[in-house]
Amino acid sequence: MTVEPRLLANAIRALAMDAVQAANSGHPGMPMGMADAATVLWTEYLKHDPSDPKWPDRDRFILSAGHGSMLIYALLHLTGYERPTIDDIKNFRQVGSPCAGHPENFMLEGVETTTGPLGQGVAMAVGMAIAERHLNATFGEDLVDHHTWVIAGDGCLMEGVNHEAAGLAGHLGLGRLIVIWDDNRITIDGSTDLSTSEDIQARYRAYGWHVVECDGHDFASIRAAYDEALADPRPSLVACRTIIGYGAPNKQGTAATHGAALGPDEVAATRKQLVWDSEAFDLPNEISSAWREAGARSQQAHADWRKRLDANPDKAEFSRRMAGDLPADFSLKPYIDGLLAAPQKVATRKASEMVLGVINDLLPETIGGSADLTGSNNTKTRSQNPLTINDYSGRYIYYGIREFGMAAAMNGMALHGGVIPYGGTFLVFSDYCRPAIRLSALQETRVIYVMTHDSIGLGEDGPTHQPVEHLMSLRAMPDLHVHRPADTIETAQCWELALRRKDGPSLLALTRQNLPQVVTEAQENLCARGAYRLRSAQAERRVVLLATGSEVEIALAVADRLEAEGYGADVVSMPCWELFEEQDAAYRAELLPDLPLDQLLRVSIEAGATFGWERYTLNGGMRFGLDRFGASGPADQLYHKFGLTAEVIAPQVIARLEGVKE
Ligand SMILES: Cc1ncc(C[n+]2csc(CCOP(=O)(O)OP(=O)(O)O)c2C)c(N)n1
Ligand SMILES: [Mg+2]
Repeated sequence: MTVEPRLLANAIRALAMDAVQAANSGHPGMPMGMADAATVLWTEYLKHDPSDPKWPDRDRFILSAGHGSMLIYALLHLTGYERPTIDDIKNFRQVGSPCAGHPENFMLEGVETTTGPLGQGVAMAVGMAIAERHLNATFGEDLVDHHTWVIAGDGCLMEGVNHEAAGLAGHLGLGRLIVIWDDNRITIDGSTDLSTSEDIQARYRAYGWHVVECDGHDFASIRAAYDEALADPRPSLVACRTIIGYGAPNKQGTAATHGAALGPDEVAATRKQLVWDSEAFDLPNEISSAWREAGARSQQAHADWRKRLDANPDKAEFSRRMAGDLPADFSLKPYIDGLLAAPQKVATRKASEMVLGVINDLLPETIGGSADLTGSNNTKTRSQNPLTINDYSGRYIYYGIREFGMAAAMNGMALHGGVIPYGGTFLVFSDYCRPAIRLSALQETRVIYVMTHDSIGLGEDGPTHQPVEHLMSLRAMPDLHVHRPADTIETAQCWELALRRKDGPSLLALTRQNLPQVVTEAQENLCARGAYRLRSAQAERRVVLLATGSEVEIALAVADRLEAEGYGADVVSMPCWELFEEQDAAYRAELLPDLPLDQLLRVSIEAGATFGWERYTLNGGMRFGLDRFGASGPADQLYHKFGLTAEVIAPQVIARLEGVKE
């Protein structure tokens, strides 16, 4: 290369400080501090091809310290990605610019993950590195042989999820994972001395990582560290000592550069200091062409890879999996027909295990797992061997008690592509993975959460383990499909919907307790409608009963009692609110006619918070649920205690219909 890396790095510094200055908002310190380490990585090490950002065997790069978004925007622009253009960068942080405040995977090719919530980038990278090793073991070196590189800050390493992610990576020996830690000893509040005194390198060694230090402003030192990291078979932490805001003469090394524009005077002083004469957003020709040339470095490797793919007997299967398409003939219909013919009374967690047995045989791309509740979540099936340090071809991951780490890793796996991850824990511990579930939804990843023990119906473990507000709080999250199937058939149907949903996460809330089969015909997958009439009123219709999951059985029993008194009652099973909301107005009105409640009373039954059900019952309707914490005891006794039985509900509904005060 003819242009010194120092000058290449200064292009990043200039773009970062100028874009933040133009927006008068953003984080110049991190991109300026990491410019040298990132330049070495992107011009000499990273395997990628800006002309084909989705090349399956590219290295993955994750900017875990997402606040330093200008670093990745500069790198993508400089190495020749179609976007961001210089105008996009001029519009940094403005509405409509793909250069959003934090990098968004759905806005720019080359941004592999959405980052910003500190710690999750590293944890997603662990999932990417798992997917890489798994596909390598499945398809061989010729097709899959790449690294996962991460830039992480002090914050990413301080977050709790870092412990889960790094522990898992060390255990699985993910040697293709290299985390470059921006060791600048500054966070927003000031020096890291204010809040931490742990020996991070020792902590990583204890996880089983290889650790190497470098001077982040000395190119030879950076290269030596990367070389050592590449050579070591363990995951590597590169402790890269840097100065935040490097180049800003009066502010570098201080928290002042972290999250605010440098100001016109300091920007001018930085130009002097760096001997950078170009105007804002203007790049000297020799510098931009050197960057472009470096960006094209891997084109030959890419072309060679294409040749190997063309010659590979697994080309079609590999391409199918990487495209995320299910096999054309994938169908659960024969299985569902079998269930119809031989109804079974089992817990929906068991129903999930049963259908997973079929799914895992039909779809070699699934990778299951659980956060140490395999036998409770029923997530492992016959055909799955464990994925271990000695055998990455396994399709089952023992995540350990690391719910958040598991969920974030599944995001990384889904984003890597080629695999469909699902993982289990108790629904009550969805709170432990919630920040990653949120990123599944935001990033449009196909991650399937298998959350069992979904209500007081779990019984004796008591209120710490009994979800109450969880269903509603998960329904409140945009773009997450929350499924609560009522029996074996709905469970299979909801699984199929989750698998077919390529661009978003699904969560299955499943019971511990046995449930009768309530669905008696399944010509089509009615769960796809989100809600459907399971049974029509016999007598003149006066009531619509709405229920999900285990409470559908109760709704049917309430309907029996109402019909016996001459009040006709529809029973609507509502496994997925989000899908129901997507139906057209005619379908929704057919199920929930727009009639006054004294003509058609709407009643909901769900063993959880009633908050939110008024959307369907209307304010004057009736809502049976649980607006308090549960209790320890056998499930049937708890349902009785909390009034969630047909015996208790039906008389209240009848009293209401008769106009008697409750
Ligand atoms: C989970 C989470 N908590 C808090 C924040 C807000 N935040 C953004 S950057 C930052 C400080 C991070 O420090 P460091 O990683 O050292 O970044 P540097 O200041 O060195 O750029 C904080 C607290 C966040 N983005 N994510
Ligand atoms: Mg820092």
